[in-house]
Amino acid sequence: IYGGMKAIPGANPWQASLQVRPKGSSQEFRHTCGAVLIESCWVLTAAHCINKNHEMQVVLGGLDLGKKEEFEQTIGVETVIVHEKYRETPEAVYNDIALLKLKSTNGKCAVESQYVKTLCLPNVSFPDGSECTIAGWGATEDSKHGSSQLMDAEVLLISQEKCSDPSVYGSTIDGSMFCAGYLQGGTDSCQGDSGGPLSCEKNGVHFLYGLVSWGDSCGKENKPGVYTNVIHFLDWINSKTGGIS
Ligand code: 4AZ
Repeated sequence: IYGGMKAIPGANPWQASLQVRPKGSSQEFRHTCGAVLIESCWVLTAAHCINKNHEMQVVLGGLDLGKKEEFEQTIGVETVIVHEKYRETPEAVYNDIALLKLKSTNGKCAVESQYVKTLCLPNVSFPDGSECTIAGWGATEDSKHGSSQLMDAEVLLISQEKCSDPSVYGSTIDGSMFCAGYLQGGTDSCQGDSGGPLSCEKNGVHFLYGLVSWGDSCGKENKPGVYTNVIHFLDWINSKTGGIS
């Protein structure tokens, strides 16, 4: 996260770290992407975060990736469902969404606590200019390797019209994605934040509105972050999970 602050404990309880290691290896898992808890046994992330040669786990309830924390929950991934129309071109990433079904122990996956909670799927759209929150352990203005502390920042939703301007991203922007941030540059998501949440609040309820997906560099003028448009995928999510309460 560029232009962010160290997250306050419990402020982003749906934030997950997606961690990987080569299949069959005994290496330690390493953070690769963000992810979001939407149901006890279901996590959303970006499709471009998935590598089928990697074994995955999800860590919930943690802020500092550098140490084992008291309220952390580490859960294995049982199934990965990548969107059938996920596609990467040199210009953009389309339908950048994947569902992870978590492994259960004694019939339970993630256990709700002060530091672990699900984020609601959106039931309304938010107007352009709305202030929403991004969070992650990705690159910062000080460290291209990312932050061991979870960081968060406020960004503004940018209209499809502005984002599709030739001076911004032009016609590469479609309905599976939207832009958020600042056209003057500055605050933005970055590498390692991918798959994590862009959440927006209404009447005290937080909604998952976007997933960090792509962008031309980070924090650059006229190159805001591009996010997977979660509303566009509600039917897909419901068809794969059988519906989220
Ligand atoms: C990346 O490389 C990436 N500024 C993620 C987000 C953004 C750019 C790049 C948005 O994963």
